[in-house]
Amino acid sequence: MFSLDFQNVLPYIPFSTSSKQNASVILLTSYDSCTKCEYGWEQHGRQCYYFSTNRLTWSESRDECRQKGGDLVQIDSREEQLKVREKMNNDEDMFWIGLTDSEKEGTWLWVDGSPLNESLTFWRENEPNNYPWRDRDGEDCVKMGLITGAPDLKCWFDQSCKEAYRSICERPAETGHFTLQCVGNVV
Ligand SMILES: [Ca+2]
Ligand SMILES: [Ca+2]
Repeated sequence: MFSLDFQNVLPYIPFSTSSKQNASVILLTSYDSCTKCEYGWEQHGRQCYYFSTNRLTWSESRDECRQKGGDLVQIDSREEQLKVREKMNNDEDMFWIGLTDSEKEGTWLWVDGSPLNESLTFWRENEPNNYPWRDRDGEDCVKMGLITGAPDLKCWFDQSCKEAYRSICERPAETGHFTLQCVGNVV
């Protein structure tokens, strides 16, 4: 049994073949869409999202995402912010995202090391403020939430990384595969 990439296989392999000269029979035993997400992940476009129900610190949340083969979510477009934001139905829904300024105060980096695009931010009014009241180290990690009154998708807050929230993980969707099974012997 072996697997071949869907796009490579489709033009060449009919759904079922057999030949009198060649006793090998190829059966198409499974078929899936071009991209897919593992159980428990939600697909939007070519990305998969996991909305963790565990309330953990930012670092613990990131570890959980990485153990699952992803990382904390990185918001690269308004559409992505909208999709993720749709998961929040009330103000108790607050999620860590993969944005931090823990290396250098005020320099916001995504978990892949890329800088925050300042023309694509969704900070709530008066955020980020690095507020030192609950944590003397300030606020270096970003959560999404408190949607009530958040205009135009603006629901990002900087927050103490030590606080515990749910989180959103992201990973690319996997390319679907045909599974081909060879039956019989080549004569
Ligand atoms: Ca900060
Ligand atoms: Ca803040």
